[in-house]
Order: sequence, then C-alpha cells, then structure tokens
Amino acid sequence: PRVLLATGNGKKLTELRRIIDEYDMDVDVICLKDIEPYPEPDETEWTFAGNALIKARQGMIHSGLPSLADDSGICVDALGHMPGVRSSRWNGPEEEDIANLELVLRQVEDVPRGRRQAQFVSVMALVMPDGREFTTRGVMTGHLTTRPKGSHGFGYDPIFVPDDQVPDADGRLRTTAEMTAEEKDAISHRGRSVRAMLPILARQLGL
Ligand code: ITT
Ligand code: NA
Repeated sequence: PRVLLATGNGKKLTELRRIIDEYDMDVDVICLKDIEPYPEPDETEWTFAGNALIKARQGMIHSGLPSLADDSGICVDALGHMPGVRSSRWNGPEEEDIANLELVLRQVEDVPRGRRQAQFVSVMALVMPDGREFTTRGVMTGHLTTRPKGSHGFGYDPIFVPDDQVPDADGRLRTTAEMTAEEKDAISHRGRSVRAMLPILARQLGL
C-alpha cells in the first residue's frame, strides 16, 4: 500500500524509508513533492503533537492516503527548552540549518559543559482516511558542543552529542553528524518515534 509522509524535508523521508526497509514492510512511502501542487500548512501549535497532526491531517485530506507527519526539534535546557517547535525557523523563516545552529551556539556561549543538556524530540502522527488518528513520540538526550562537528544528517546534528553512545579509545564522544545513518537511527528521536509507529501502521493497513 501507499502511504504519504507529509513533509517538505527530504532528510526525514530518507530516514523513514530506511527504517521501514529495515523492517521489511511492504509500504511505498511518497512525499509532498510527489503530489504537487501542495499548500504546506502553517505550524501554528505550541506542541510537537499538535503540529504533527496539522501536517498529517492536511496530507490525508489532500492525498486521500494514510498520512504520516513528523514534527520535531531540539529542546535546550539552558534556553528554557527552546527552540523546540520553532527549531526549523529559529534564526528567521528563510534561514538555513547552519544559521539556526549558529544562533543556538551563540545563545549558549556562556553555558558551561555541565549545563549544556538538550533533547531532540520527534512526534510522528498517523491520520487514516477514515479519520482515525495516532501519535508516537521519541526522545534522544545529550548535550551541545561548542562548535559544529561532522557532515552527516541535517539540522542541528553537528552540535548535538547523544548520551547513548560508547566513547572511542581516546574517550571522545561524537555528534550525530559524525555517526553513520544506521548509528543515528538506532538511538535517534525519529528512529524511536518511527519504530513505535510501525506496528500501528501495519495494523491499520492490515499488513
Ligand atoms: P516538515 O515540517 O516539512 O516535515 P521541517 O524541516 O520544517 O519539515 P519541522 O517543522 O518538524 O520540520 O522542524 C524540525 C527541525 O528540527 C528541523 O528543520 C531541524 O532543524 C530540527 N531537527 C529535527 N530532527 C532533527 C534531526 O534528526 N537532526 C537534526 N536536526 C533535527
Ligand atoms: Na516545518
């Protein structure tokens, strides 16, 4: 069966397809650019779940397909859990990932190592054509670096060091941008929200 991932972010699509492949699920995931023209909805809610549902509902109404959507972001303790739902537009609406992460780094410039904790959060929403709705949530805890490292992944990956990793021989910890895709999927917020959603999706699709 075909399922829509209502996202304009190609990196999210890649991550979802990779995890679905791992579970050998017979699902064909299409995205918004496959059903253009598509008006991207305003993400007006203050919660990840609220925004994920806005995107998945609009995707379902527009495509008629079972629709998934991810709303995600990074919550920095020292910034009162911001940027949170505003992660993709922290440094202005048209800014690139690099400008957003540089602003966060400047904002935590004076925060010492022991107080640089942050969490990535992903809420995955599924809206079925009959109107049934489901959400799952995944979290990855860690801390912020002082400068970007690594070139994999996207967004804030170069400045985020997850807790859930084994240090190398020199005792060094890596950012998620220094990990392989598979290493990130195994511990990431989106890996967790997607893996929690897959049994629900399978059941809804009668797989
Ligand atoms: P869609 O809304 O179209 O899905 P988006 O990129 O605008 O795409 P969000 O509104 O959910 O998605 O914003 C999520 C932002 O949070 C994203 O742009 C990154 O800046 C950050 N983010 C989320 N997951 C991330 C990850 O795995 N690695 C790095 N940064 C991430
Ligand atoms: Na968005």
